[in-house]
Parts: sequence; C-alpha cells; structure tokens
Amino acid sequence: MKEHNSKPLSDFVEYPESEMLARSDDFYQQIKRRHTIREFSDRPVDQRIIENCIKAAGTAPSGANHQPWHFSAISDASTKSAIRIAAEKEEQAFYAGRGGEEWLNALEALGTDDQKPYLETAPWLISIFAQQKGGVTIEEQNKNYYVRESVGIATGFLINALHHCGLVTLTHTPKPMNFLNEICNRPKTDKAYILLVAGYPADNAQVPDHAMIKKSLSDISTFI
Ligand code: IYR
Repeated sequence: MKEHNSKPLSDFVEYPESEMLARSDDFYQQIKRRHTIREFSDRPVDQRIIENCIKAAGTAPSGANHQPWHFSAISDASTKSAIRIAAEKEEQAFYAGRGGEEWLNALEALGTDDQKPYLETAPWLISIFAQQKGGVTIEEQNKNYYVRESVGIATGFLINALHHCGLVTLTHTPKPMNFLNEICNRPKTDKAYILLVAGYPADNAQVPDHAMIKKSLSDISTFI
C-alpha cells in the first residue's frame, strides 16, 4: 500500500471458533425475527434510542468514506401529517394505474393500498437521503461515489439496529419521493432514498404469508 496516515486496528475482537459458530447462528435466529410491519402502535419511543440507531447506521462503509447520507428523524405530528398527505397523493396515482399491471399484481399478496395511516400513527419516520455531493467532513461539496450502494448498506445497518433494540420497521418508498426534500428542508443534491417507519407493532400487527417465504441457502448462494 502507498504511504498514508493510519493507526493499528485496536478494537477487533477474536472469538474461539465454537463461539463464532454459536454467534453466527444466534445472529441468524435474531435477524430472522425481523418482519416488515404495516400496523404500528402510537406508543412513543425515546429519541435517544433513535439517535443511537442512526449513529450505528453512520458507521456503515461508504465510497471514499464520504458517508453520503442524511437521516431526517421526524416525530412531530404535523410534519408526519404533511408526509402522509403527500405520500398518499402519490400512492393514489400509483394504485390507480401508474404502477402498471405487472407491479400491481405483484403487490396483491401483500394487501397494500393507497392508505398509509402508519405515517401518522408510528412515533418515528426516518427519511433517508442519498447525497450526490459531500466529502469526509460536512463542509465539503465534492463528488460522492457509490452513493446508492453506500446508502443501501447504511439503511441495512439502521434496520438491523432498530430491530436489535426491539422496534419494528417498514421500508416505505412512495414514488416519487421528492416531496420529502421540501418537508425535511433538504437541498436538491439530497435525493430521498427510503422513508423508514419505526415504532412498536400494533396489537393486531400482521405478517403477510407472502413475506414469510424465504429462499433457502442453496437458492441464494453458491460455494466455489
Ligand atoms: N410504494 C407502494 C407500493 C409498494 C411497492 C413495493 I415493490 C412493495 O414491496 C410494497 C408496496 C406502497 O407503499 O404501497
């Protein structure tokens, strides 16, 4: 490698192999209990929990370590209402035909429609933005690299963190989502990526049968 400033890795933890095996299975058992939920309780969630989860998301790897993401965490009721109104307007057009027949057929098994009450019920909406411009510090306005990949990985970390602390999420993607820029007061160079809904599940929360179908290890992997 070329000369550059660095420090020795100091926080790596090595486990005995038997413990690694147990931990890998334990993680799988925990993460397979994550389900996308569309019925949320209005029970509040302490902001500090959301802050910690966003801090965890912010540790994700990213192109040139530019961390090209911004998380607008919304608990304010009138802002949530404004998001619901704008999202439902897009969803009405989508379900009325803009989505196209094949897409709308694919959603039948999930039972989704243009009504998004959870956008007001859930205690937190986290609007995730992908930044075209930035740098390793907040002041920079350079080109960012692998933006969608980086923000996708950070979003995965965030979903995992929220699940880990006992919350449920919905990865919501009204299309188009540019109304979020104005509501969240973000510059044009920030592109709304996913609107994550987070909170406790409602008492009657359901998981669609369709969502429980997971491909097997041999379906999703090849060992060479
Ligand atoms: N954004 C719409 C439609 C939708 C699209 C996909 I792909 C889904 O997996 C679920 C829903 C909605 O939220 O209803």
